[in-house]
Amino acid sequence: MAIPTNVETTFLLGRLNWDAIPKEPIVAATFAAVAIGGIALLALLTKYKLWGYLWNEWFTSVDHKKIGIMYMILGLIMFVRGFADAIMMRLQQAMAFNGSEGYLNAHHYDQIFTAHGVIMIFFVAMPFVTGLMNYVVPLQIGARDVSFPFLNNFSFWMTVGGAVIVMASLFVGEFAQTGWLAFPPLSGIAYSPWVGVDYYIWGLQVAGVGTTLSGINLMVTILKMRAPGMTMMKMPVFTWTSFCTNILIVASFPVLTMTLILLTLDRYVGTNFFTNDLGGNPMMYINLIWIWGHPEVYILILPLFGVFSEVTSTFSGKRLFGYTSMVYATVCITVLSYLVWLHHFFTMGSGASVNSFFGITTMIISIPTGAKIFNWLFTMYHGRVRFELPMMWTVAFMLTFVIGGMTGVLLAVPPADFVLHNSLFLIAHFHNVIIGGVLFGLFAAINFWWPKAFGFKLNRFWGLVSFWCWVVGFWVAFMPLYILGLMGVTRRMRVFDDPSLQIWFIIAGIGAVLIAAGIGAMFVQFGISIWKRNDPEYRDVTGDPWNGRTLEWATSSPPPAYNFAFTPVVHGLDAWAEMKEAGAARPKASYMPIHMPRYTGSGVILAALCTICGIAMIWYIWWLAILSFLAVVGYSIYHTFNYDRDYYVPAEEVTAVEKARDLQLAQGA
Ligand code: HEM
Ligand SMILES: [Cu+2]
Repeated sequence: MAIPTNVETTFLLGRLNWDAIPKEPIVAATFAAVAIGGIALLALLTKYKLWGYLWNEWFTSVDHKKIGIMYMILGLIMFVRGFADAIMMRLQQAMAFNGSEGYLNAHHYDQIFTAHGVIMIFFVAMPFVTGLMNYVVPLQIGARDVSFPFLNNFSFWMTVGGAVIVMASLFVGEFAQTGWLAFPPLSGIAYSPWVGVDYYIWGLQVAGVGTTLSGINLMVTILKMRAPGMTMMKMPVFTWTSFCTNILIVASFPVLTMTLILLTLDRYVGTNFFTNDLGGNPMMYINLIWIWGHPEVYILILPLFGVFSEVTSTFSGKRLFGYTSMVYATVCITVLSYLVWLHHFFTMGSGASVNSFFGITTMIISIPTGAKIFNWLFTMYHGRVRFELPMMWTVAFMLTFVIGGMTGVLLAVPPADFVLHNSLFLIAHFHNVIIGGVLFGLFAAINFWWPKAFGFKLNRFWGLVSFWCWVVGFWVAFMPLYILGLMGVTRRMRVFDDPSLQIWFIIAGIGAVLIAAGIGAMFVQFGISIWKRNDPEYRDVTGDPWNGRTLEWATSSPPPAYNFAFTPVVHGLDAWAEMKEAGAARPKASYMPIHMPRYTGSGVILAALCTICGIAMIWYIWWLAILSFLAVVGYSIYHTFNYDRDYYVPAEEVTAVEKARDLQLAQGA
């Protein structure tokens, strides 16, 4: 289905009418499946009376650990959607040769690659990274929560709101057909007249508020909430990389927000910032969006560099090699990431000097990045390396990411980029670094911190199956794209003329099937581990199953709501490893009441109102947009009058929790 013929705007429903419901068989079948699955889920939740539990313990929670876990669940759910899109593209491209049109029409296919990119970046990688930082950072710095616990809950629900908007486009209306960055003039009203780009804009704006606020929150947390004695240069590396990531978020997301606002003005009120005429210039959009976009790739990768550092030193049983150089490398990358954006459009025509400048700055970034790789290798060197799953993912990352990095340096050479720009070579390059870096890092992190979050380890066998399917699958799926790119095949193609290319697309498709097996194995791994969580083989009673080095391993698994009964005092790097060496004993008496933030439903309500406002704007339902906007303002003011925001965990309760932990530790010993 293309744009419906009946696009009249009515007062009550705006542009929304029966024609907006897609009737293509694929979409209709998906819709039916999702609807049935959804109703079944709701019925189960009601049957087992889980609503109250979910609302009281999770949805309204301001506990950074629960919010972190909810972010990870959101990322996982959206990953399934994003991957479904990837498989559909792989199948289409493997079929569409020798006159075959494949099984997807152009309108549908273009939405799929756009949705895949948008979902994977904004609703998979971002929630995963934010969730991880949320869970780990406060524990690593010995804090009881983040600086602004309510804001944290609100940020999470705004991210969910953005995801809901993007998912809704599958069943009502359409999604953008512009590619994941929605370049004008294609994304302007003249070429994208219906709701697709508006879904894109409002989905990202709602989620973007959440991302920016959570960036501010975590940045302030790291600056202000560190345990006594933890100077900046004694922070764990993961906390350092998270700190730089959040600085990047705070500095760059407002640029994205503004760029999208300008595009919104072009589309809604007829300004001409990015049109080809009337004084506008589409290249301005491309510049602006990449000033956000390049830092964004470092927002995604830096926290994982931190993960690899923690994992390598833990599983090599050594302090990280070159801590100081690691910190400086991270800071260098943070600064340099703002000086390279133009490498995304060397073909704009800026001339040799500008292109050389940006080519060289880009290549310079590989120096601090390379330094990190050497630091990890030197950490392993002469260490007693334990190849547990997190370490295996780390080694796979090093091998994979180095290749991706090198193809990146190749693309940074302007003359080479002129040839490879917009080709499948580029697609292979960034999946090489994003899957090999961000996803492998997340898998390392999940296997590493899962026992901390839930009190039991993950199954090793299924972890290995998943590992090998993923690693091999990745190479089989993306090597052909390097080859095709070198042969000049452009990205975002739906059908192909040259039959000799088909074999490479078939190989890439097989790779994607292997990755699917890897994803399946991972779910089996989670399932089996949850099922057997009370077996001694899985259970962790120590709180420190890997002989960890940083403070999160000092508390129980899962940690109590208040994290630490007494705020730890830090003397050096790797605080927990030092405490263990010094034989420091757990304090066992004179517990005091602990001051904690109170749960609130305001975050859910505010985010829901914002989501409704976004949807109303997409469909031109002006009365609803105005009403929901006023409701957001009104409710925010109302919330400021809520003075019941905190409470004390009584000393008796702390004593009871800590006594139980003593027993558990004695049992484990
Ligand atoms: C898990 C396996 C994955 C597979 C098999 C896959 C496959 C694909 C394919 C076939 C395309 C379209 C290439 C073309 O233009 O012809 C694509 C584009 C893209 N992918 Fe993936 N992908 C995967 C994971 C990811 C991940 C994890 C991310 C990011 C976190 C990601 C981000 C993107 C982006 C941003 C685009 C560009 C979309 C556009 O053209 O606007 N992908 N991917
Ligand atoms: Cu870049």
